[in-house]
Amino acid sequence: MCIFCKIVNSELPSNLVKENDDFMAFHDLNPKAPIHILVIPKQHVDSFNEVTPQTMAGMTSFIQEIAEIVGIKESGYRVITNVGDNGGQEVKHLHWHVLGGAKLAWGHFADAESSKFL
Ligand code: DGP
Repeated sequence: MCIFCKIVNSELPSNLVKENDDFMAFHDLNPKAPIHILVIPKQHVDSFNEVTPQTMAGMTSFIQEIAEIVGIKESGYRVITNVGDNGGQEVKHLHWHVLGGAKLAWGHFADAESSKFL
């Protein structure tokens, strides 16, 4: 069972923001912004490659709610899902990073060679 499924099943702790029947939002263990929330579907989906439009619809409104709850709806925020190796996905359970609380930098290449495209 993956680590996010263990969080869903309460086999691992998390700093919960909110949950409903289908989704869960909790603070990232290794925050990359003053506010860094992870939003996941409770049912295991490997990545964005496999997500259904139905799950996406639910995720969208849930993420909007989370942004309001954590107080970044008006100041602005970023929503990211990393997909696969090049996308930097470490946990193979679909999750959305909701980042805010400060002005965020932009630019995502991991090495100097790729940064020539910036
Ligand atoms: P990604 O690289 O997109 O797969 O992001 C995985 C994120 O998950 C990363 O920012 C750290 C976070 N993370 C990993 N393990 C745990 C955990 O056990 N609890 C919490 N809250 N976050 C975790």
